[in-house]
Amino acid sequence: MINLRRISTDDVQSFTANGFLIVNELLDTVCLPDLHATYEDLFQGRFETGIRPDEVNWQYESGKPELTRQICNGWKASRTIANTVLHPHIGEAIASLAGWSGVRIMIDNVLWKPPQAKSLGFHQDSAFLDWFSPTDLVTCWIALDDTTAEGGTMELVRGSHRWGQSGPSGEFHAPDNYRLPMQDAAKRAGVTPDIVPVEVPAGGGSFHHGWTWHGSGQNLGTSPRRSLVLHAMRSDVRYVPENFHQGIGPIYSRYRKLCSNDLDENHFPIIWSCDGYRTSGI
Ligand SMILES: O=C(O)CCC(=O)C(=O)O
Repeated sequence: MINLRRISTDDVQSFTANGFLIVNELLDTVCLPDLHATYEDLFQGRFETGIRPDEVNWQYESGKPELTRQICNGWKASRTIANTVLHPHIGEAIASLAGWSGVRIMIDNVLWKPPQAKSLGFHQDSAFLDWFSPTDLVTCWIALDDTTAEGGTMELVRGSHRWGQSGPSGEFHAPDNYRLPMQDAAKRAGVTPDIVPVEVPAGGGSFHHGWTWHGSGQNLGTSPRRSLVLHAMRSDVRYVPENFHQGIGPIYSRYRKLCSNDLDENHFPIIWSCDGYRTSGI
């Protein structure tokens, strides 16, 4: 089901230089109808496993039509999502790009931007992650529809992972100027941003570094833009309880064991390790 070439030395060099890697083939297109149906289920509130995802930010009965639909940790609710975002080949690709010996899921992101739905504000993912250490992150973004700049695909800014670390800033959903926090950061870094839209066929996608600036504009096309996102961390990260109030810490700190800063594999499974270890039951 994962249709990704082996990560090459050139891919690693490109990822290291640019802060991202765009690939036309990531997921076999035969998987798309099932994933599309699963998106319908999740946003209707039908949770196959009986478990509610950690963040349910849009549902048919209550969601505003102009907003991008978002659910975080759909993998806990749907085996179809789990089989995709927890796939060992994606974990292995991330490990190769980042030079990690093991990879865990931090969260997934189930995103659906219908025609006319508004933007998602530019941000650096790692700015929200002080509650674990190290905050290194690599994201795998999978397009479930053909994507275009006009259709509000994700935009990545070349080399912006080297601009330095800004704190969390601006709205994520439908800000007035979705590029503003990134433009401010570019000014501070003294560079002109080189914005690259991820334009790929359905089943393609990208990998980006935790400090790479990214966001996306309004969907001005006529087709939906659905994407499935894996935010992955190193397998050896530990909780930092002093920072639980930072970023999305208040949500994910609730899974800390009472007497240990180890991350619980039930909530943050290990999807690939160089020694062959993978959390059982996923
Ligand atoms: O798909 C997008 O437009 C942005 C996705 C994103 O920022 C994320 O998943 O962190």
